[in-house]
Amino acid sequence: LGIAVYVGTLGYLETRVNTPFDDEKVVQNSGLSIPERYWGTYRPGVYLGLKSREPRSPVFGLMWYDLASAAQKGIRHWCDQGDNLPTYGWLWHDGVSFGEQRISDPPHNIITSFVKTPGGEHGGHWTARINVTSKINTSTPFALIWYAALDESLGGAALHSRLWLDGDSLLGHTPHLHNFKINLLPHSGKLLHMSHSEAHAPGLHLLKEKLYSLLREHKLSGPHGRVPALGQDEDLTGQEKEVNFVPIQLLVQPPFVLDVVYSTEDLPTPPLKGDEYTTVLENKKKDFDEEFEKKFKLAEKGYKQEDIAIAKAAMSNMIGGIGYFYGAGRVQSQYTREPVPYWRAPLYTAVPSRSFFPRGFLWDEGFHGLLIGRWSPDIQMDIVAHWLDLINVEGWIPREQILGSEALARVPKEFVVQSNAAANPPMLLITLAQFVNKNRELFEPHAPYRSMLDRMFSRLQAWYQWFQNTQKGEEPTSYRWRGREDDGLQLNPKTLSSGIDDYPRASHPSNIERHVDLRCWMYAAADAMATIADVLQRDTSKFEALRDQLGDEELLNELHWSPRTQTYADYGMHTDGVKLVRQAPKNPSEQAKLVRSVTTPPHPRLVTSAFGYVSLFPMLLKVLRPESDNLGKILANLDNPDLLWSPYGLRSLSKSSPLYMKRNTEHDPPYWRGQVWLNVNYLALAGLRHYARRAGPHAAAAAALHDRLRDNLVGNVLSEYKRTGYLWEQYSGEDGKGSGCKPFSGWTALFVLIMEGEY
Ligand code: 6A9
Repeated sequence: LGIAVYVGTLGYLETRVNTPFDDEKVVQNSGLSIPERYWGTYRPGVYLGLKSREPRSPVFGLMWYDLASAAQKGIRHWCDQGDNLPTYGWLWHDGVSFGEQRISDPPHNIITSFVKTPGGEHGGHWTARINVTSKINTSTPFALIWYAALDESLGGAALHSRLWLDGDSLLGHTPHLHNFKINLLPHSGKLLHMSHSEAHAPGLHLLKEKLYSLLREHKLSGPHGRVPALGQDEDLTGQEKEVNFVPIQLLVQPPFVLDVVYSTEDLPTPPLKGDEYTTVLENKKKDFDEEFEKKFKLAEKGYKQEDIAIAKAAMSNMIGGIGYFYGAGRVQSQYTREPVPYWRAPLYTAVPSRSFFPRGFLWDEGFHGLLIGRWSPDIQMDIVAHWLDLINVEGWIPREQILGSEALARVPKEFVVQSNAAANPPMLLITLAQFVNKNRELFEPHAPYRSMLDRMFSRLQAWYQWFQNTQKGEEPTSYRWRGREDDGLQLNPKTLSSGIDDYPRASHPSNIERHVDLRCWMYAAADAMATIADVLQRDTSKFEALRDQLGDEELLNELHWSPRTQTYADYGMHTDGVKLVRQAPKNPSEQAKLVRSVTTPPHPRLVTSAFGYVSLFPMLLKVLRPESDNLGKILANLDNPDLLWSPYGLRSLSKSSPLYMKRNTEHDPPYWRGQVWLNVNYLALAGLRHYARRAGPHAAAAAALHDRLRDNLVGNVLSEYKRTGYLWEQYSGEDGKGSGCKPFSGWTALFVLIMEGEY
């Protein structure tokens, strides 16, 4: 019936991709009605930035430069790998009331912290502190810039907001905040010069560029001579533009401590500053330390203090990396001639990486939730609620969320548009079900999260059903990731929707393909739906029926088991006879480019040569029964160093696989073709633990593998952090070195749970 109803006019189909799911939103309270999470460091893409959880919140932030090296290094603002900072990141952050971050920018060290003072009707006060020290003794000034800016790209409330200067104070008014004031109070050290500007920036993504244009030469009395100072905005004079950017620059001589004090007019309690701030911050850090130990018990388990400090930093970066985004992504369906805007929506979410991808990713968030849910159920539920409100009437959730001008500015054009044919593993659902199951008391009738979970249910069901309707394979109970495209250039066409992008699949995408990882994800999704339905006292039978069908090992083996190699594998049009070759240019002005050449034609078969993460899924997602023979075979393969086992964790692809560490195109280095990824290693540990605790012929082997794998992973992540100052996106399976982007405190931060040993 569903299909018949929906096959209407083309126009109707066209508008489905950006029509919201038709039910009440899960998020019912936000903004000022959740005062404790109103203000935060919700701009993870800048080194220090604050805003409120209001779609049109003004934004505040820090920039700095060293006058001795400004010509080479420029101004620091966005987290940028190109800045080559030896380390930066939150060492403490509770997601609610405070945080402290260390930034190393040699020869300077910058400690940034903030503490909130809740109260009143308009969000309360907050204070941020910036403490700059230098390792060398120099008299060269150091510039600290604090700014406020309004985002006009959204119109609406921002148009009723104002920013202006009054003496050395920055004042503002918005419909939600009413009147507020920012005072910059030097707490200690020598202030050489202060300057400011009321300016107009063409957008939040161009604040630094605007700032450069405001710098003028200024003659300072004394030994410093000419220094840069903020001056008038020439663009404003005589034009109709409004002030939307107010930067204040302090030239200081480190060591220097600055208190940035934001106060709201309606709260009589004085804002924090000076020594009182120091005391409150120290107490908050102490409370955090106690809470962290209470939750994860790392000291009790015998870990060293220096390693526990790294675990705290990892957790703090996950929580401190949470952002609040607002805007409309761009989406496309087969019925839309060109990309169309999604609806404008807020997203409260953690991000995989503050430097490289400071925005939300669907399956990443499922992994983030494993850790966030342990720290704060409130934050975790709020994040899931926001994500589920992004589901459209078809039951689709876009994989990558690029909301607002700041987020958009960081994405190359070709990655912006999201297709409604593309899935992404339903980890968010699986993590939610686990959370619900472990915290049933929060979800019983009349318990705090019961009604929220009730509102979530129709959306979860729609999402689940969307997978069933759109990602099915041709054979009964088989599944196929959509969105693989053969452009003749890639050694093996990517499967971005699967989350493991260039992991080798059938060489020639076709409709006969079936993907074993997706089938296992569907098993876990059905199981998750059954759990949630059970807690909500709803009908669980159809979820259980599918779970049991997908859990039928004979069926699974028929579709995916290779008796020859004794491994699980994808199936499709496949040949191993492919290589990249230089193609002679068609005309002399063109360069020779690399293309794929097929030396043996493909035929329908299991893709057994690609042994790796995909082959492990029946164990990773606990599809196999504890007594399964095939489980025994997976475990036996697991600790073979010629295949996946390395002293740093499990490699994504076997050393013996033909595409091991092979480039996919001229411009595309290997990514999921051998490197060690923490998220899948986490699933492996959880799977091993599961089988270790179930009586059966493989329990002892699983337990032993679990412990060795855990030690390898924890040892390497910690030692790489000590060596490089960062958590990494992935680690080399050859020498353990961090690779990909940094800092990556998304799923890599799961090593905290791995240290703890709870999954
Ligand atoms: C590229 C380049 C400055 C790729 O962690 C997010 C995702 C994962 O979901 C996925 O499993 N990462 C993994 O294979 C990163 C994706 C980044 C895509 C955007 C833009 C930025 O240039």
